[in-house]
Amino acid sequence: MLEKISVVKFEEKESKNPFSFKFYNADEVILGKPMKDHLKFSMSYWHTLCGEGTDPFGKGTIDRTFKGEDELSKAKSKADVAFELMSKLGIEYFCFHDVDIAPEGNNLAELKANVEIMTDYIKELMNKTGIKLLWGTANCFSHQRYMHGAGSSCNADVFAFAAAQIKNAIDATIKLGGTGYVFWGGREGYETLLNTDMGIEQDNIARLMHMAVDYARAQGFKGDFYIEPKPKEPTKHQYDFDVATTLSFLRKYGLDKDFKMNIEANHATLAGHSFQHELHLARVNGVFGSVDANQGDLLLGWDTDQFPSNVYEATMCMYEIIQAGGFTNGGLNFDAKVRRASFEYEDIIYGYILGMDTFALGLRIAAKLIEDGRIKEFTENRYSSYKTGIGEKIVKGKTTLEELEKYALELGEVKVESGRQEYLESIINSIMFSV
Ligand code: XLS
Ligand code: CA
Ligand code: CA
Repeated sequence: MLEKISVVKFEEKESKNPFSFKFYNADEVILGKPMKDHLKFSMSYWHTLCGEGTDPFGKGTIDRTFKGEDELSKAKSKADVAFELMSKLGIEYFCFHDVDIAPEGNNLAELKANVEIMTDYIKELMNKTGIKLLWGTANCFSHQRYMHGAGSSCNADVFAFAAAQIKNAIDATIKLGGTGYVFWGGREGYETLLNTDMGIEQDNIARLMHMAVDYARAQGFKGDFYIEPKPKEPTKHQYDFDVATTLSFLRKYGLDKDFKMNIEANHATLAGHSFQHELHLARVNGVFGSVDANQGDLLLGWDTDQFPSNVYEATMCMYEIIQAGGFTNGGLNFDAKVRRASFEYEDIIYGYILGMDTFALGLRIAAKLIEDGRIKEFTENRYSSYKTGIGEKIVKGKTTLEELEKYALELGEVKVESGRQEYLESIINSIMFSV
C-alpha cells in the first residue's frame, strides 16, 4: 500500500516535493531539545488504520481492508502497515484501543486471546523499529452493550464487562511499555434525566477508575492515567465536559494524584473554550498530561477530528506545553482523520505531513515568543502589585477584611493600567510572520 512512498524527510520550506516536511526537522535543536522530543508525535491507530470515512449520511469511502485469510491475519497486516507508515513518517509513538489492534471475536475470552496474540506481534514490530507506545485504552463505547454507558451503565453486568476490558487493556499497555492509560468516557453521560441518576453514575465511574489505578499500580505501572474531557458526542451531556469539570470530579473522588488530562483540541472548542484555555487551566493546576492534536471546523460544530492546519492554535498550544516544562509521559497524538473524500492511501501521508508541519511551526514560533520575552514580561508585570506591600500580604494570607478596609479608605481612587490586548496580539503577529 505504501510501496510508492519513501521515507518522508525535511527539505526546507521552499521544497515542492509533496512527500517532504517543510518545517519539521526531527533532530534540529530548539530551546535546548531536538524537535522530536518537544513534540513526541504519535499515530492514532483507530483513525489511521480503522477509519473508513463513514458519516451519519453515508457508508465508508476508504478502503481499510487488509489482506489475510482470517481476522487475525488481517490484524497482523494492519499492524505491518501501521509500523511501515510510522517508520516512513518518523513517528516514534502510537496509541490504540484494544479493538483497534485485535479482532473482537465472539466473546470476551476471544477478545482477550486476540489482544494477547496481537500484542506479541506488535511487540516484535516495536523492537524492530524502535517505535514506542504512548498510551493504550479500551473501547467501552462502540459495542451495543455500552448503549447506557460503561462505568456509568445502569446495568452492573455491563460495568463488569467494561472492568474486564479495561483490565486487559491495562495489561496490554504494560506489556508494550506504554507510559499512559486513557479514559475517554464515550458513553459516560446521559440523554435524559427522566431515566438517569447522575449521583450513582458518577460514583460508579470513580469506582471503576480507582479499581483501574489499584490494579495497574499493583502490576508495576508507573505511567500516568489520563481523563480526556469532551462535552458532547456521543451522549448529549458527557460527565467529563471540560478540564474544569473533570478536575473537580478527580478531586472529589481522590483520583487527582494518579490522573492528568489528555486534552483534545477539537473537544476544547466543542466545550466553547479555546484549545489554549484547556491547556493553560491544566498547566496551572498541575494536571497537564498529554494532547490529542487535531482541529474541528468552527462552522460545523461537531467533532470532525481534522488534521491540524491552524498555526496560530498550534503556536499557543506549544507555548503552553513549553511553559508546562514539556511532555513527560505524554505526547502529541494525532487523533485526526483524513476527510471522507480524501480516500487514497497517500492522503494519510499528506494528513500527517500537514499536522506535523503545523506543530513544528507552532513550536518554532512559540520558542521565539519565549526568547522574545515581551509577552511573559508583560503578564508578570501585570500582577506585580502582589509582590510587595499589601499585595504580598494578600498572597501570603497575612491580612484581613478589616485591614484591607483601612488600607482602601486611605487610597482615595485606585489607578489601574491598560490590558494592552491589541499591542500583545500585534507582537504575536510580528513574531509569527518573521519566522
Ligand atoms: C473521541 C475520542 C477518542 C479518544 C480515545 O472523540 O477523541 O478517540 O481519544 O478513546
Ligand atoms: Ca481523542
Ligand atoms: Ca475527537
